[in-house]
Amino acid sequence: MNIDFIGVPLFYGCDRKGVEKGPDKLREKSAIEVIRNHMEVYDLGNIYAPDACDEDKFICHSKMKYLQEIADINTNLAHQVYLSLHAGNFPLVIGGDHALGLGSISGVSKHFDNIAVVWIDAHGDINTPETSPSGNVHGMPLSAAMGVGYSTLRNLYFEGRKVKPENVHIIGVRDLDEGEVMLAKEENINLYTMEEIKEKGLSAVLDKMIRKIKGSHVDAVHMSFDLDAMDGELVPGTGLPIPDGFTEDQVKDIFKSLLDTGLVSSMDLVELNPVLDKGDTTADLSIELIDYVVKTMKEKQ
Ligand code: Z70
Ligand code: MN
Ligand code: MN
Ligand code: MN
Repeated sequence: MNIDFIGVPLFYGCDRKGVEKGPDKLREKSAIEVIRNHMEVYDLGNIYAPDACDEDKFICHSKMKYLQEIADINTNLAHQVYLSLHAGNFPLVIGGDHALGLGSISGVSKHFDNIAVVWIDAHGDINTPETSPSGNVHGMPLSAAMGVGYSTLRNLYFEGRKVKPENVHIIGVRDLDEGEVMLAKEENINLYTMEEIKEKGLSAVLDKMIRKIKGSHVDAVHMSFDLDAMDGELVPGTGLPIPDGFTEDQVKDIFKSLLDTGLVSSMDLVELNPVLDKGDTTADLSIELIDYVVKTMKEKQ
C-alpha cells in the first residue's frame, strides 16, 4: 500500500487565516521524505481553493460562513479521497481547518459500505447552523456527515448520510456547545470525554472504544485528528489551544490502538496554523506524529 498525501489549504471553515499554509509548511519540513523512509508516497498536491471575498462570507447562508466555497472544496476532496482508496492507497489528508473532515468522510463513505469515524478533538464539531455560536463550518462537519444539519452539507458528494451516528466516536472532547451535547445524546454518538479519560485512564477508554468498533462490523475506520485535541501548551500553532488535552504519548497510543485493528483506511491531520506557531513547535510535532503513524502502519504490513 502507498500513501497519498493530499493538501487542503482551507481556512474558510475557521475564518482565521494562516491555517491554509499547513500543507505547504509540512512539505517544507520534509513530510514527504519522512513518509518515504517507511512507505512509498505520492504527493498529490493541494486541492484547489478559490479566493473568496471577506464581505461575501454570508452570501449563501446567513449562519454559515463561506458555505459555497467550503462545499466546492470538500466535493473535490471527497472525489480525490475516493480515487485514492479506489487505487488501493491510503489517503493522508493535511489541513487546513477541520471543515475538510466532511470531504474526507464523504470520499471514504463512497468507497466503503459501512464506516466508522474516530474524531480526535477537543471539540465535537457536531454543530448545525442553528446551534453554532460562531457560524464557522469547522464546528459542523461531523453532524453533516451523520446526515444532520443543512442540506448543502448533508448531501455533499452524494445524497444522504455518510456514517451512522452509532459508528461515530469522538475522543478527547472537553469543549462542547449546548446544542452539541443535546445532539450527541439524541443520536447516541460515542463520546469519550477528557473527564472520563482522566477518571478511568486512557487505556481503559481505548479498550472500550476498540471493542465497540470491532463489534460494529464496519469495513473501514477513518481517523480524523485535530491538533487541538492535544494539551494547549504543546500546540501553540493551532487556532484555539485548550488546556487539559492529550500528551504526545497519549495521541500515539490512540493511533496505535486504532492501527492495530487493521481497519484504518485513511486519516486527516488538521488545524495546523504555521502563522500562530512558536518556533515551528506544532509543525515539528505534526511531522513526528505523521512519522509515527506511517512507521506503525509499515510494521503492521
Ligand atoms: C465551536 C464552534 C472549533 C476549533 C473547532 C468551536 C469549534 N464549537 N474550534 N475547532 N478550533 O464554533 O462551533
Ligand atoms: Mn475539529
Ligand atoms: Mn458508503
Ligand atoms: Mn478542535
